Amino acid sequence: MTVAPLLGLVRAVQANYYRVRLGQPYYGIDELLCVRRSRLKKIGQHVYVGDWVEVSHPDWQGQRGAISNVLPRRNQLQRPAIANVEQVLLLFALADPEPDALQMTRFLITAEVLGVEILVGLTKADLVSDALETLWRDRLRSWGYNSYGFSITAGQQWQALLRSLSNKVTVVCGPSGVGKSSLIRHLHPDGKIRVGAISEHWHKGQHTTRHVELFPLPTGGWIADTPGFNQPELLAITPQQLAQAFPEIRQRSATQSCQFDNCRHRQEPNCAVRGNWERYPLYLSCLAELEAIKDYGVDTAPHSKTKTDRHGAQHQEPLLDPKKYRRRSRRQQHQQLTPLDTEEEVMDV
Ligand SMILES: Nc1nc2c(ncn2[C@@H]2O[C@H](COP(=O)(O)OP(=O)(O)OP(=O)(O)O)[C@@H](O)[C@H]2O)c(=O)[nH]1
Ligand SMILES: [Zn+2]
Repeated sequence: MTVAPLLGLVRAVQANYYRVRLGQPYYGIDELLCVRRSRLKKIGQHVYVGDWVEVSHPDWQGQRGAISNVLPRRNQLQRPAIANVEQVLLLFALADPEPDALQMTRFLITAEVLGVEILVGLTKADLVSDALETLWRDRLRSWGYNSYGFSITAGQQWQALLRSLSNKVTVVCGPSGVGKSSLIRHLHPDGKIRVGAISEHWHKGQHTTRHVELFPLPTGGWIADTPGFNQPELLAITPQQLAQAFPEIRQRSATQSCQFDNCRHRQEPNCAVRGNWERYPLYLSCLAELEAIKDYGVDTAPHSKTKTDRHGAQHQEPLLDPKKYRRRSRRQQHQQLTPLDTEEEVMDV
């Protein structure tokens, strides 16, 4: 008779150990502290928070086990290192720190590129007027995002947000000091999450949130905090991905096409995207940033040339984009690699 393997969800990684929540409790035990079998290390199989794994050699008394296999992932984020994410909750504060459209856009782009559902929360509603909250929510809506305004400290309005988190695996991202840890602590009072006093860490730019961990939600589902960082890098994004990361551009491209497939929506003739929409200048500044990264080069080359036919009429012909299919440099690839853990080799059990 074959015994079904023990399955569990990796909830946290601590030094050389993985906290695995079992799919169902055995002998009243629902969590085991596990090592990774050295066979997995030999084949270079990392274990992420969010992975579903098979556990062997359970020691029910000591509440220990060993991870012997990692089930296929539906996705895998590098920063933070977490697998099987279903949605990203981007949090921005309405005040302290003040919202900044470019910073918000950088977070939104990063989340869009992951290809998962995006929720936007506007925190610290207690610190601003209703009018200012409405202004930001309207602004975000014009960018293509619905948002939730709420206050943790005043206990206002966050029930609607809670409903959209239930039964999903959600990662909370956002600038430092916006209230990510506070929200998770509120949803999960047992979570030993450090909440920093803003005067102590925000102005000094220190991070209070240290490691990635999934916390169970009271309504079912899981939520993970991430370290607050203020400038998500756009390193691994191509100009094509950048354009696709703006709902405004997706919407414009859905109804009309630019004349050239490789249009970067600047000065190209018959561009369907260029226009008087709010975040267009932010798109241009992010594009310039990407192009300044070595391998994309600054895109000074024209995307079309003017040809005169034998009847004397002028028309535009597209030029091929020589950089479109170029591989990224080693330097860029390394910059994107995030060390997942610093484990020592653990003997096979
Ligand atoms: N007024 C007000 N303050 C809040 C609210 N939510 C959080 N705070 C405060 O904001 C400060 C920062 O909160 P944290 O939860 O540590 O912020 P964080 O986003 O996790 O910060 P990092 O760990 O640096 O990424 C703390 O002093 C919280 O008490 C809120 O809704 N209203
Ligand atoms: Zn265009």
